[in-house]
Formats: sequence, structure tokens, C-alpha cells
Amino acid sequence: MKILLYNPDNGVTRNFMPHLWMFLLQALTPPGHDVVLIDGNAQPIDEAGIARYIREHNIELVGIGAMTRMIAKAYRMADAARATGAKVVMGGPHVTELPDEALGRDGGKRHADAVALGEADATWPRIVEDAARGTLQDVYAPVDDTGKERKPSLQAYPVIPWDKIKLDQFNLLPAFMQPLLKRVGDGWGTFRIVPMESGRGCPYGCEFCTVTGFFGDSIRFRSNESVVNELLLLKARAREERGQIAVFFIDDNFAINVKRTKSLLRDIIAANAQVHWVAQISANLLRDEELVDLIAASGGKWIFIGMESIDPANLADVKKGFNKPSEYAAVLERLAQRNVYAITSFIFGMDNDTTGVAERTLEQIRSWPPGLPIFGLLTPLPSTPLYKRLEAAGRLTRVKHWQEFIPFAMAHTPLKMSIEEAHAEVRIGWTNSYSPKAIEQAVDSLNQKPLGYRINILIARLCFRGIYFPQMGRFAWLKIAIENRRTIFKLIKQGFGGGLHAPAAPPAIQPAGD
Ligand code: B12
Ligand code: SF4
Repeated sequence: MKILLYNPDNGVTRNFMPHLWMFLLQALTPPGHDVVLIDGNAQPIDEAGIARYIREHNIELVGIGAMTRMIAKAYRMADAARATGAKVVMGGPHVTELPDEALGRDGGKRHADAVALGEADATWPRIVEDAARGTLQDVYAPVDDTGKERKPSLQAYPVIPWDKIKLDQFNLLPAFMQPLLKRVGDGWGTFRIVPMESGRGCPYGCEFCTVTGFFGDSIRFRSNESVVNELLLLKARAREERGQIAVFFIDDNFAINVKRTKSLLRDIIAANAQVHWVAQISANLLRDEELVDLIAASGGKWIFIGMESIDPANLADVKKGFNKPSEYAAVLERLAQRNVYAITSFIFGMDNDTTGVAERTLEQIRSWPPGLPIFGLLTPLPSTPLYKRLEAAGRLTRVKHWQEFIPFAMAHTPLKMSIEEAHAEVRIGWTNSYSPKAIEQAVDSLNQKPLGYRINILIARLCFRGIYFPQMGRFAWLKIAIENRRTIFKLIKQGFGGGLHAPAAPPAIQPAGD
């Protein structure tokens, strides 16, 4: 049977790395089936396009995965796929929370023939076999024979053949940076970020987050050996291609079990499996100096920290009181001392936020080592405790906001400001952090570091800007290059002048705005 796995684009920003679920399910597909992947973020495709593709390639089963943000597009594509006669199975966080919506059991249109609830590692092979036999069921749940939920252990993790998978579309190095990168050194033909998981689950249960509900608070890890082998595979590929591959450890909290993370990082170092990597770690776990030493020594370059707010009352409201704003600066300094920088994520529109929250937050950010600040709005994702609280209080203004997705738009009214005021705060955050002046200041603040670090922050800032400001096409990029020409020329001059010692740290992350 020919199977197509499809992940819709979000229609707003370009994704910087492929989605792991597609490669994972491909690797878990029983033998005898042919699986093709289309990641809409890299290969944009519309309803007519997917229908044509299905007919031309005789696809019989289409698997679609999507976050809430892309679900409206996912349903439209599912409808187009079903209209060809192919069977459609949907999975991922959104349909897990609202399977009746996908199956048309809530009074709406049916979009999927089947829905895979939760983690599908064990159910996917069954889905494929049932589809091949023509006995596809409506719902596949990860349960044992007694009907009890069973989470995959991850100890027997499949080998994802990263050495063979085509990754051409994910080389997103902006053309204008290439002459400069060539000066940085050999091996800059390509640059890609590859997703990898070392474990699943986070027990913290922050109110707005889907993760604790979805993956459960039982944390599971792959063996160190399996992670190290995957890194070695990627490292060999990068060497062979004379390019760069960085890894995004997509674990929700990469250091949730500090002892185990340290042991993994030690094994990575011992096996010489270091590549540049990014991971998400909560600020409270970064107090540990030894952990931070190991992060740096094992190739860690950027740490995504969900800071959310600088106001402890807001953090307590969303059950994230373990974040202590008073220690943010120390955590970031500790990382920066080892040349590790942070992607600092903030949420505006929280219940204790008032107008001026963006400026108050920016004031703090300016006092920290340079990083990549990102700003979002408190979003009630279906089935989260936040959604339930706001629904019960009658505060949702767009109850099914995902059916009409609007980027950076609230779906409920905050308590101490209006929706429009919250939107304006987010705009202030982005505008002030990603203006040419702010980017120049961030680059200049690393003047004492080798050139590679400054190039790193420049590229990352230009790309992260695209999460908020549209910059999908060539002309948009040209415009940005012109706006930031002062900083770019400054670096090119330093690079060609060779006045500054050879850079030790090439760019470690290159997200094109997601
Ligand atoms: C990596 C990641 C990203 C990447 C996405 C890019 C990428 N290429 O992966 C980045 C960092 C860009 C990102 C951004 C965002 N993310 Co994100 N992200 C994740 C994260 C940490 C890992 C995803 C992952 O690969 N997981 C591992 C795989 C194996 O799990 P999985 O995808 O769920 O797949 C399994 C099952 O769901 C199922 N499955 C999935 N799809 C399908 C399809 C079929 C056919 C079948 C049968 C099964 C199936 O089988 C898989 C194996 O068990 C998850 C949290 C998490 N731990 O999953 C959040 C998560 C997906 N993100 C989330 C959110 C909210 C966002 C943002 C909207 C945040 C924001 N406010 O800006 C943005 C928007 C992104 C965009 N542009 O649209 C939410 C989504 C919740 C929801 N209901 O939609 C999650 C769950 C985290 C959370 N806090 O709740 N994200
Ligand atoms: S720490 Fe992060 S992953 Fe864990 S529940 Fe909170 S927001 Fe979700």
C-alpha cells in the first residue's frame, strides 16, 4: 500500500525543521508499504495539489498530523484527500483532545476516517495493517488488552535513517550570508536543524500547556546509546556533505531528570558525538553548574527557556510558580559564561498583566546577555486546564478559535487590559527586540567574542524576526538585509579583514521563523 504522511503548513511562517512524527511513523511502518512524506512547511501544497498527488501516486492511506494552530488547514486537506477515495487517518495533539470534531461526531463535517489518540508508536502499525485489509476503525487508542492506557517506553526506539532521508528543502541559509559563512570555514555548504527526542513527558502541569495531559506525567527516556548513535549518524552525514547539522532536542524539559541528562551528556562527550544542539529546559533546572558545564561541553548552544512572565503573580496564576523571575538574570549569565545563549519566551495577556508589560519586560531583557526573545499571547488550547477555567468563567470570546485561526490574536479577555491592548504589547515586544538597532546592539554586545558568535546571533535574530513579521519571500529577505546592512557589512568587514581570531562557534540555530 502507498501511504502519504502530511503535515500542514501554518500559513504564516516558514518552519525551520521537519516534524519528527513523520519520520518516526515512517520508521515504524510495517514492511511491505511505501511511505512518502510531505511537510507543507517546506513543500507548500493546497487542496487541489494534494488530490492530484494522491491520484498520480495511487496513495491509498493519508496520515495527517497537526497542532491546533494548523487544524483548520488539516481538515481542508483531509476533506480533499477523502474526496479522492483515499482513507484519511489523523493524529497529533489537537485530534487527541477533540476526536469527535475530526470524526464529525460533534454535528460538524466528518474529516477523518480514523483518529489515532495520543502517542501512536504502537497503534500506527495496526492502523496500517487495518487500512490495508480494509478494516479501518474509527478510533485507535494506546491501550493494553484490559483497556488501560499504555505509553510507549522508548527503550526500543526505532532507528530513523537520517543518513538517507532527503533534507534538501531544509537548507535555509540565506543566500546573502553565504560569502560570509564561507569565510567562517569549510563545511558551510548546507545547514539544517534536525529534531530528535531523548525522552517524553513533563510532570509540571502548567495551566496553558498540553504536554502533561498528552504525554502524561510519567517521564520516559530513550537509552543513552540510542541517542548517541543517532547523533553519530547525523555527524557522519554532515561530514560527508561538507555541511552543518544541528539538533533540536524536542523534549519538553530536556533536564527534567538532571541525573539522567548529565549521564546522557557525558556519554555524548565520551563518544565524541557532539553536534551543536538546542533544547528546552526550565529555568529552575539551570541552577546546576555542573549541568551547564556539561551542556556547553556536549555541544549545547541555545536553550529555550519558557520564562513566560517577569511577574510572580502571573506565574502563580498559570501554575508555573517554580519559575523565579529574580533568578532569570543569573541563569542567563551562567549560560553566557559558557557561550550558551537563550531563547527566552514570554506570554502577554496574563491575568495580572497591565499595559506597559512589554516595556517592563524589555527593560529586564536589555540587562541580560543577548538572546532571542519571543513573545506570544496566552492561548487557551483545547482540553488544557486554562481552557476549562476560562470556559467555566464565561471568558472565552472565540470558543472554537482554531476553526478560524488568527495569528497573535487572543481568544479570551484578560482581566486587567483589553484584547487590543494585549495585542499591542506583543507588537511592542517584537518591534523593539528585532529592529535593526536592537539587532545591531545584540551583535555588538558580543564584540569580545569570536566572529562566529556574532554571526550566530545575527542570523538567529534575523530568522526569529520572521515568527512575527512576515518575511517568507525573497524580496522580504532582501528588504531585511538592506535594513540591517550596517550590521551585516560590519561583520563582513571583520570577517574579510581577518582581524579577529578564527571563530570557534559557527551558527548553531537557523530557524526561518516559526
Ligand atoms: C518541536 C515543537 C515545536 C517546533 C515545531 C517545528 C517542528 N518541526 O517540530 C517549534 C519550536 C517551531 C514549535 C512551535 C510552536 N509550538 Co510546538 N511543540 C514542539 C514539541 C516540543 C515537540 C513536537 C514533537 O516532535 N514531539 C514528538 C513527537 C514524536 O510527538 P507528536 O508530534 O505528538 O507525535 C506523536 C503523536 O502525536 C502521534 N501523531 C502525531 N501526528 C500524527 C499523525 C498521524 C497520522 C498519526 C497516526 C499519529 C500522529 O504519533 C506521534 C508518535 O507517538 C511539542 C511538545 C511535544 N512534546 O510534543 C510542542 C507542541 C506541539 N507545540 C505546541 C505549540 C502550542 C506551539 C506554538 C503554537 C507555540 C507558540 N505559542 O508559539 C508554536 C507554533 C508553531 C507553528 N509555527 O505553527 C503545543 C501544541 C498544542 C496543540 N494543541 O496544538 C505542543 C504540544 C506543546 C504545548 N505547550 O502544549 N513547536
Ligand atoms: S514546564 Fe513546559 S512542558 Fe512542562 S508543563 Fe510547563 S510549559 Fe509544559
